[in-house]
Amino acid sequence: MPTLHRTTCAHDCPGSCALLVEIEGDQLLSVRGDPAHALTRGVICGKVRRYAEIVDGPRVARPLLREGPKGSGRFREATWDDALQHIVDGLERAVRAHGASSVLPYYYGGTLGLVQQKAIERLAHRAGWSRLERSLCFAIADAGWSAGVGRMLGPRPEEIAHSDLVLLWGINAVSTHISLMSHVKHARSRGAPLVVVDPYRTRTARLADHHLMPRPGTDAALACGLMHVLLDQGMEDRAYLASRTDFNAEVERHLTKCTPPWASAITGIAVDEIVDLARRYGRAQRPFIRIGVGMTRHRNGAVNLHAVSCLPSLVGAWPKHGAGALIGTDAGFSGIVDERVRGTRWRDPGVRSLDMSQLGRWLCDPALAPPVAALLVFNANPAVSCPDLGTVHQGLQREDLFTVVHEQVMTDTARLADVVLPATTFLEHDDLYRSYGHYSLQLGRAVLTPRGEARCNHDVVNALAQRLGHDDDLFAGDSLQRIDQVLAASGLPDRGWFETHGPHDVGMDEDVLHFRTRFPTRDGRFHFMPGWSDSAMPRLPDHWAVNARDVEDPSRTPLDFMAPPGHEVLNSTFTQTATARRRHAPPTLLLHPVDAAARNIVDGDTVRVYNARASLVLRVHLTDDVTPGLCLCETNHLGQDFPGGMSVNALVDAARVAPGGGPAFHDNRVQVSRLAPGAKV
Ligand SMILES: Nc1nc2c(c(=O)[nH]1)N[C@H]1C(S)=C(S)[C@@H](COP(=O)(O)OP(=O)(O)OC[C@H]3O[C@@H](n4cnc5c(=O)[nH]c(N)nc54)[C@H](O)[C@@H]3O)O[C@H]1N2
Ligand SMILES: Nc1nc2c(c(=O)[nH]1)N[C@H]1C(S)=C(S)[C@@H](COP(=O)(O)OP(=O)(O)OC[C@H]3O[C@@H](n4cnc5c(=O)[nH]c(N)nc54)[C@H](O)[C@@H]3O)O[C@H]1N2
Ligand code: SF4
Ligand SMILES: [Mo]
Repeated sequence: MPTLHRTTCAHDCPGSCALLVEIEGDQLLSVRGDPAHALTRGVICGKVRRYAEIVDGPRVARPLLREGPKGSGRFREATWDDALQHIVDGLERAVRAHGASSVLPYYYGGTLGLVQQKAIERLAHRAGWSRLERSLCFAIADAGWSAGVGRMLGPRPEEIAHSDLVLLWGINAVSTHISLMSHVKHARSRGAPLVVVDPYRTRTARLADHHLMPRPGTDAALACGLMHVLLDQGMEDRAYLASRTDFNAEVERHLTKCTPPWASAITGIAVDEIVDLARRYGRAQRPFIRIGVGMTRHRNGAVNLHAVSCLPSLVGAWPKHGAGALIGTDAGFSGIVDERVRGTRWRDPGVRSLDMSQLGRWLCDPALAPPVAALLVFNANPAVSCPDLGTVHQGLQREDLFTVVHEQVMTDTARLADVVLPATTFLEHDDLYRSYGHYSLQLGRAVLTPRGEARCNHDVVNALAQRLGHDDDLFAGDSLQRIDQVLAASGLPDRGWFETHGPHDVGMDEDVLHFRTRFPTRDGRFHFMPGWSDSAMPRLPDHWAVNARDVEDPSRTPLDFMAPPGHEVLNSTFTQTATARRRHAPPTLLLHPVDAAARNIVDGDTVRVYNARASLVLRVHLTDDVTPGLCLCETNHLGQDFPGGMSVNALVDAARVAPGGGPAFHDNRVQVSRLAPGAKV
């Protein structure tokens, strides 16, 4: 008889969907969304509905030790005992030669689970290894949002159903946050128009009543142009501005200069469209802007996000139910005490911290002292998901680098490892889940037995720590006990409560989420003046011309290039599944017919896409889903889908985005040329 189990999706996705999983024996029959969850409402993505493709697809089943040169893909199976001893030997060699900080843990978005995701941190702190600056996703957004609002908070996403004007700004929710869309649909059924702001016609934009297509990296110009019109038409809320914000005559004078023709020249959006959107926004009673991190992945991304966050302040939309803006909900979970997972008691501020987005640099810089001699990768695939892949690959190929990868599947990173350890999927281990897209804390119980000899991160870290001679109690006990400890330390209901009731709302008051009494800033006000820590950044909301388009020679790299997430994959996860192979591979370049004609390119041609960092070969699809001057590839892919073995992020620069770091995945310039049939690739 099949049984139904409640659990939570562990993937790096704002949904953190509540799931109902049907099991018979030890077989996964189906995965669906839990209709009872306030945001999920029974709606989940196709990728996780087909999760059997991961669980019972090709997996790393047993520990593997490298044979032959790095990257040859030749491994031999080993016992856990042998593999762990091999790792201990490798780590001890690195530490003897270069000291403890020559070991770097690298762990990211494979799982968002509280117990599994950061388990390696406690061992890293205990052993004095280098720390990892976790900048790959939200660093720019954090900086941009904090500048105005103060903290990563905002109205509950479900409230979007009560909005009378929905703006999805730089978020492709149909692909990246499907549960949101049923709430958007609800708002539309009650008459709210949907406006999408995205440089290309995404699946989400196809559904919109109005789609504005700004040039990538120009949202601040659009937001300032809208604010100009709102002020010009007297649609601002003076009482709100005076009592809740730092709006003053200087800001107002500055916005007077940001006319629609000025905004139009920068964004490429027609003056009429800007004026029309401003009027709609000003007239709406409950406008809700759901912003995506996609729009922040530019050198000026923090400036752009801050400018967009000014809109609800100008019209006084924040306090109203169903109105305001949201990019993330992280700060809702700040009361959770996860010290027993992360071992912050051992954190030594004197130990260096390396920015994960610049992994290539740390692996290859001969001046780095001490060098990175050992790399421990958990729930991440940097050989695909990091920027500047050419350097990352060069580093991972170093014969003197000792690399351990804990993985479910044979990824590009695992292929370059010395030791590969089999990892459980979230249906095979226990964990507790926060969310960055809603405010409920959820339990995720193991509902299947681990496939092969897979072990969870928590157990691997403990086993490794014990072998390295650390007998502290943080390295004992199983994941369930660790969940209990975290819940108790945080003053939350116990596990039994979650098992009976399901998701636990972290209890953020609506007044707090709408900033009705104060914003979470120093002075309680929203800041139109961002006060950036980096003095090169603009003092006021403005277009900041520092992107690739502004600095690269247009005769060499004339086209904008973006690398946004694909529908059938999640970063590089799912890329090897049968469905993704069928629907997502091979990598395709979307190019406008005008740009194609100028290059003698026809639909279906094979083209070379190149810039100073890399040259990749892709198949071309001609479409007006992109504007002239913009081309893109929906990512990510297996390296093997490219003749050079390296996927799209080889074209992406790893320079730190101001003010606090983070990669500019969508801010690139390239040239495209047709590859003659039979040409050497
Ligand atoms: N199917 C699928 N779902 C995913 C992921 C995935 O890879 N695939 N990744 C997951 C993760 S880790 C994250 S962080 C989220 C990210 O999900 P989102 O928040 O949606 O962010 P992105 O998908 O990076 O970008 C969203 C949109 O921003 C647009 N964009 C790029 N530059 C600009 C700009 O300058 N201005 C404007 N207005 N728009 C711009 C892109 O074209 C893209 O359509 O999604 C998660 N969900
Ligand atoms: N071109 C381009 N690149 C991007 C982005 C983009 O928009 N465009 N987005 C960026 C963003 S937003 C993010 S968050 C990063 C994500 O980058 P990563 O965090 O590297 O995410 P993935 O590439 O999906 O790799 C995660 C790996 O973890 C494994 N895994 C899953 N669960 C577990 C587990 O419990 N234990 C262990 N040990 N392994 C597990 C999966 O099999 C998978 O191979 O990518 C970034 N890269
Ligand atoms: S939409 Fe995101 S959170 Fe929901 S099931 Fe899919 S991957 Fe998981
Ligand atoms: Mo992300």
